[in-house]
Amino acid sequence: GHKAQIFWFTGLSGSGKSTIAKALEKRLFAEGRQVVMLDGDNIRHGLNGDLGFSEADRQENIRRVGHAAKLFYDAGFIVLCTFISPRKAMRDEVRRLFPEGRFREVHVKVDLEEAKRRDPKGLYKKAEAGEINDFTGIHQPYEVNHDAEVFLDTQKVSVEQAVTILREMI
Ligand code: GGZ
Repeated sequence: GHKAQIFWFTGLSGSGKSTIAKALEKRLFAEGRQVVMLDGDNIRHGLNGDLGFSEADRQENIRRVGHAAKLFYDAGFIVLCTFISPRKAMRDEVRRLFPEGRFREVHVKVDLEEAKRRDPKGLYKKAEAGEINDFTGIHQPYEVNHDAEVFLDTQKVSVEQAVTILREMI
């Protein structure tokens, strides 16, 4: 049968989106599934190398990622996308590209204070010092979608537990 689906991980920088998606990717790959992960590392440097972090550029970033994800989906892949995608409307626009029930929005939740404390790349520190503009949580908002299919609070749930929860949805 047709096993393609999309998990759309959304949340603040430092929430744990990529860590969870990478662990899920590894698990699914080990099971022999066709799985692909789209994230800033493989999208923002190449395909979307022309885009920054203004509201308009983020909107365009997510629009293009949505269509790239659709190509993989149509080829039968399980697609894991990890982007802050801060506006509910931009996530809803991607959702509309997929059949009902095939798109799962995964809100990876973390308190802003905890994200600042983790700050793995020192970006919050730079943003607060004014060295980076347009930073989500500092200068720009993050909009929660209370209707997301999954909520993972990474202050309460381990990476392994998160992978188990998502794996069971497939
Ligand atoms: C937010 C930024 C910014 C600004 C650079 N605001 O934690 P990271 O480093 O690895 O992930 C963040 C990533 C966000 O890119 P996305 O493509 O996910 O954003 S969006 O969906 O809103 O288009 C962060 C880094 O890029 N980064 N500058 N100003 N994050």
